[in-house]
This record gives sequence, C-alpha cells and structure tokens, in this order.
Amino acid sequence: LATAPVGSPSHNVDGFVREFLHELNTNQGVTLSASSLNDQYLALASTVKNYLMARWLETGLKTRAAKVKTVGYLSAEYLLGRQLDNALLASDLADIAEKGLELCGIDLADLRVQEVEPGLGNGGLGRLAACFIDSLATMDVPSIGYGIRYEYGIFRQTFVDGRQVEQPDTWLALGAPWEFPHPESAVQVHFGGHTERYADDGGQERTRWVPSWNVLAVPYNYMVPGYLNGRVNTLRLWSAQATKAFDLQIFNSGDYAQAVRAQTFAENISKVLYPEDSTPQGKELRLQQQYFFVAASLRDFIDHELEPGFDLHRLPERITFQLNDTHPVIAVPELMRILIDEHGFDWDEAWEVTRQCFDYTCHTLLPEALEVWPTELLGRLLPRHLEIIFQINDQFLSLVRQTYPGDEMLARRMSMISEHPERGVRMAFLATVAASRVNGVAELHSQLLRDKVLPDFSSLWPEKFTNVTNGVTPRRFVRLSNPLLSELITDTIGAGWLTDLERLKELEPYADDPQFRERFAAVKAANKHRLTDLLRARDGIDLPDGHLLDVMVKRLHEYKRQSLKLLHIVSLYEQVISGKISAADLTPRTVVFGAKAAPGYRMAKDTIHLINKVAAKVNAAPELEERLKIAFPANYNVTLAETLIPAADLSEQISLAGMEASGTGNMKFALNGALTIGTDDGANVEIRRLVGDKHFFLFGMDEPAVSALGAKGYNPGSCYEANPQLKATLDLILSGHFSDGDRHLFDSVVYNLLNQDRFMALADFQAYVDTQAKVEERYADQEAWTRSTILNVARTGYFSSDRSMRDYLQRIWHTSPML
Ligand code: 26V
Repeated sequence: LATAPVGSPSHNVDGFVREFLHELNTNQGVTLSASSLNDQYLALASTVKNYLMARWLETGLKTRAAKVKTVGYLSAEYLLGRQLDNALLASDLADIAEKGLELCGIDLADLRVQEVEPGLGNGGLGRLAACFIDSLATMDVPSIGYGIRYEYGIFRQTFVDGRQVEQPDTWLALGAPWEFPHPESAVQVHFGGHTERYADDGGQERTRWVPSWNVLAVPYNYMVPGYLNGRVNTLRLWSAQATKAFDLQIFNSGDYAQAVRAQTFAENISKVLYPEDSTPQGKELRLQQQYFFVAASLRDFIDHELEPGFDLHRLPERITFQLNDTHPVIAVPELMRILIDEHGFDWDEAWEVTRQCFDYTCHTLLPEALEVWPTELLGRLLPRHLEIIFQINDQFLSLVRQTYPGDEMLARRMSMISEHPERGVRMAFLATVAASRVNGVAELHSQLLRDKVLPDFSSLWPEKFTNVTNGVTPRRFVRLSNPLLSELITDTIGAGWLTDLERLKELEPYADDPQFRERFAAVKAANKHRLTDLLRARDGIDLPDGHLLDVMVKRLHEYKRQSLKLLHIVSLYEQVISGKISAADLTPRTVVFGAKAAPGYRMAKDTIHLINKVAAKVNAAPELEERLKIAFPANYNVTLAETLIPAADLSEQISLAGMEASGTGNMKFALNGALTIGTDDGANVEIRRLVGDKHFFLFGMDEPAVSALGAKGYNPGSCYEANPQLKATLDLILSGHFSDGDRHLFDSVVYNLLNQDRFMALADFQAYVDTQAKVEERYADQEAWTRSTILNVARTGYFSSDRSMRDYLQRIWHTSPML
C-alpha cells in the first residue's frame, strides 16, 4: 500500500468531468462560472496529469526493480512544443476531454491555444531531442532526458519596420502546469577554486578539488508519456538556485546588497537559452550552464537512480549517456573526477568505466560551430577538470605516437588542445576519444564526418564511427499536426501505423486510385484553409486561395541559403515588371518564410530585413495580378510548424551540399505530402532515394562538385556577369527598388553574394530557377502532383524517430526495450 500508486480517475466522461471540476476548485480556487480560460487550461492540464500519474510512478518502480540499463540523454536543449495535445493523445483522453469539457460549456480548442510552448531549444538539435524522448517512451525504453530549465527559452521574434526585434520568452508567466519541482532533491554543483594533492590513509597520493563557490541544481520533472503503452518516462530539467550558503551570507553579512547580488549571480545560470546555434561565443556563462546540468545529472543518476552501495565498476551495465553534440562533453572529465577523487578508482579503472558510459552525436560540419573552450576559462571555472582533460590528452597522444611512430604532425593535429588563436580544448576531439561510438545524423553527414572533420580519428578507430539517420515523431508531426491525413490513412490501411510507420508503404497502390487521390487532395486543401485561418488571426496575413504553397522554414543561416529562395522570387518579379514575361505566365504561388536569426548574426538579420522589404513590394505590385505573394509570419516555432507543414505543397531544402548535417523539417514535409525541391545534402539524399527521383526535385552541385569548385577557386562575380537574369535580379536590389530608393541598405547582403558567397548561392542559381520551372510543370498536372505527394507519404515511413531509436539501441546503446 505504501509503494503502490493510487489508481487513476475513471477513464470516461463522467470521471473526467469530476476530476476537472475538482482541479478547478482545489487547484485554481475558482468555480466553473468564475473561471478564466487560463484557469480552465491549468485545471485541464492537472486533470490529464492525474490520469498519467499512476503510470509514471509505476514506470519508475518497474524500471528500478528491473535494474536494466537506462539511456541518459544529455542535451542542453529540448524544443518540446505544446504539451497538452500530446498528453491527451498518449493517454487516450482526447475524445473524453472534448466531450467532458463540452458538458462544462468549454471548447477544448480555446484551451489548447492558452498554452505557451516551452521553447527550450534553438532548432533542429533541440527538436530532435524532443522527438527522441517521445520515441524512447513509446518503445518502452527506460530513459531519462537531462537538460536545463531555462527561465527564458528561445526569444520571441517580432518585426519592426521589417527588422527582427527580439522579445523575452516568458513561457512561465501564466503558470507551468506540466512540471514537478523537487527542491528537496536538489544537488550541489561546484565551481572555481583550486586543486590540492594529499596523501590518503594508505599513504597514496591523491588529488582533491577545493571549489570556491557552488549553486544548487533543483530538478523539475516532466512526464514523457509513451503512446498508449502505459509507460511514462521522465525529462529532468535543472534550475539553478543560490545555496544556503548564500542565504546565510544574507543574514550574517552587513553587505545585504552584495549577498543578494551573489544570489542573482548563481541563479543566472539557468536564466536564458543562448540563441546562437552555430558560432560558439566562448562565453563563461555558457560553460557554467553546461557543467551545471551535466554535474547535476551525473550526481542525480549515481546517487538517486542506482541502489545504495552500487559498485560503480559496473556502471556501464546500468547507464549509457548520449552526448547530444559537444555541449555536455564536460561530463567526461566529471565522471573521471567522481570515480577517482570521490570513489578512489585508479586512473585506468576510471577510464575503462568512463569510456563505456558515453557515446557522442555530432550535429554539424561547419568548422566554426565546433566548440573550443579556452584553457584559461576552463582552468578558472573547473581546475580539476582541466587537469583531467590534460591527462586524458597525454594518454591519448601516447597511444597515437605508439601507433604512428615518428608522426609528430599527426599527434599535433589530433591533440585535444589547440594552440591558436589561444590555447583551448577541442570538445569534439575529447568527445570522440572518450565515446564508445561517434555518429553523424544522416548518411552523407556521417561520411563527411569521417572524411573531413575527424579523418585522423576515423583512421585510428574505424569501428567507432557509425551513422544514425535522424527521424521525427509521427505522433506530433503526423497524428497531432495532421488529423485529417491521419484519419484518411487509418481509413485506408487500418490502425497501427503510428507506431510502425513503415506501414505507410501500404498506401502506395492508392496513389493510382483517383478516388483516393481526390480525398488526399481534399485533406491538403483543408489544411491550407486551417493555415489561412491561423495566419489571419495570428499575424493579420491573408493567404490567397488556390496558390502553390512554397514553404521555407528553418533557422536563418547563410548555409541554408534563404537568399537563394529570395533571388528566385525577385527574379520572377523582375521579369514581370520589366515585361520579359507576363503575370499570366506565373504559376500562382505563395512563398512562406519562417526563420529566426541569432541576435548577433548581422548577415542573417539583414537577410530577414531584405525578405520583409521584398515582401512589401511584391505583395503590393499590381503588375503581378496577385499571382506571387510572400508571407513571413514572425516567431516561427513548433506550434506554427504544426499548422504550416501539413498545408505545404513544396518543401524548400536548398542548403549548399555538404553543409546541412541532416535536416528534420525535410522529413516532416515529405510525411505530410509536400514535394521537396532540394540539394543533395543531409537527409535529402535518403529522402530522394526512398521516394524516387521522379518525386523529388533535385538541383544544384553535389558535395564533390562543391569541393572541387572550392579547390579550383570560386568567383561569384563571374556567375553574375555570365547570367543576365541573375544580373538583373541583383541589380534590382542594388537599385534601391526594395529600399525606398536607398541604394546601400542591402549592400551587406548583396556584396557578400557578389564578392564572397561562401555558400555558393550564385553558382546554384540557374539550376534552382530551372528546377522551379519543373516544379510548376508538375503542379500544373494536379493528378500527377497528388500522385507524387502520396508516394512521398507512403515511402518516408523510414523517417520515424522510432526507427532512429531502434538504430541507436542496436548499433550504439546495445540495449533493448523493456518487455
Ligand atoms: C550549437 C551551438 C554552438 C554554440 C552556441 C550554442 C549552440 C547551440 C546549438 C548548437 C547546435 C547547432 C547544431 C544543430 O542544431 N545542428 C542541427 O542538428 C539537427 C539535428 O541533428 C540537424 O537536422 C541539422 O541539419 C543540424 O544543423
């Protein structure tokens, strides 16, 4: 009785209503008639939690008792999106809730929109982590997600005169009903100070770290419900709080203000998510964040998840930590420190355990995105960890010298310590040396990781490297975001596909069935109307009817080439206003952009400004006869993606080949019946292989061609000179046409393209424009188009994150679901 959780409320409309009203009265302290929408939303969230609670507690008991290996997913970001619908779906409560609320005179749809999504991530990497924990729960894999509870997530983007202006994301302001704070389980995290040698009782020389300050890490637990399987895993996000020591100082010291400042300093650690996602700034606070969540997570797992007295020599039997990029890599020296300094392991024993406990996923190829922490900073913040890193490096370099005698250049290349521009620790090298397995996130990316980023390491340890192609959760990105398509699929092939997405293959024969095509097209049309309604209400944007909906949504980065999409639009516009073609020649098309720029990334922000300026001009041009429109809703996020992606006809995946590690938006679009125009990059390669060349619009240089052009010397100016249409396009921007006559407003963007163009947009321009013409040709034949979109859905079941998790389980974690 003491350990068994109490039962759930009854799984019917009556039980639901009773529970809901109870929550409204006792939690919100209001009656139904006096309640606000926010009261009702919070009470609804509590009600759903109550249904999931027994399963959550049981999952914990069952997993602990089984003493099986747990996956510890270490990620600085989780881009979760709204929780309510997902929780309703996972607990099979959606219909019951809808009916129950209706009895109370409430429309579920009105409550849904009350939720502010937890945007605790920048983009692809954070959203991937959210998809992965969903799949692990659904596949009954014991796992804990560890991360940071940022008080402010990714900024809210607004536009002022077309320029991006960032606003704080106050996602906690109206209450956070999905989290369970556990201040009593807080753990201490130490920083600073120095190290000392001392002799232990047996006369053995040992080291201890004498830190100079510390903070409390308070866990906030979130339910991660599996889909209809009774498992509820945990996501544990850490929040920084000043320790008691600070409080005591407040009482004891005369300098109250100073003590409060110290408290604020400690609590700053989890205050805000860094919005840069490609150029690490080497900021001290960011390193504090990384160590903060990693130290708390290791401590939590060892002290609270393992049974007391557990022999840490056997730690790899019970945990495998996945390092989501290099952000949590400081966990490696931290585990070494725990084993050696706190548990008396000798170095070799500790290393043996540590290297079996970690695997590393790399998510980039951009050299400037690889984290290098200055040794000066590391030594100041984490002196013991720096010592340990130096020692790991020494041991590693002796292995290198042993394996390749006389090759001192190689040893220098492979050193974890870089000397220029300042001494720093290359975190990707540390991760690669420590990890049992290193993986890229799509086949091409994994190949390039081996060949270009870590070639010396892949020669030394070829078996260490592997690929796991990314995936997305079909629960959120098909079932919840596209209910009409889901219904059509279930109607056609029966239930069960949501947890076995390869079954979408069974749709293939229906691509040739005109009746099915008609229903499929009707779903797309309905989704477009849903988007139209949303954009009108959310942004005051009016989407025209009957247009090809051409969508490019992702972070703004030069390598992703939003500028290439923009050149295409300006080129069409220029041809019409200069009379080269008539508006009637245009396929009616609306281009939707969604993109946030890192606040310090000038070129990206200027590109946003340019897109908005071009949009203003194009949208108002009578010459175009309403046949070309641009919509750029501000603040693209998971919630907007859920309505936008199912409405899209065309998915823009146009990064320079070899730059986009995988992409996951590309998968979401294909699964929702959009066709892709894309380069041979990231997971596009695999999407195209699966859907077939005829149903994918490939253009541009492939990676070897990009490399060859780079080696030969690329001159964007010659593309401009050689291509009259490209010239006319850029000249129109330079003329001040989009900037009220200001000829220099967009110099940065245009001259960058003309003189540098690191990502070769001009080189791919003609191929892109030509391929867009092919898109229009196919679109003109609606039957053929719809057939292609059906085949895209039918053939992309591979991109379920359930499959990604299966690959990690088999190839990396060597564990299996709980039976
Ligand atoms: C990098 C950094 C650098 C330091 C400052 C903070 C920060 C925050 C995040 C990141 C991650 C950038 C890497 C990233 O998001 N990669 C994306 O990962 C996706 C999932 O694997 C993949 O689909 C995208 O292609 C890849 O760009």
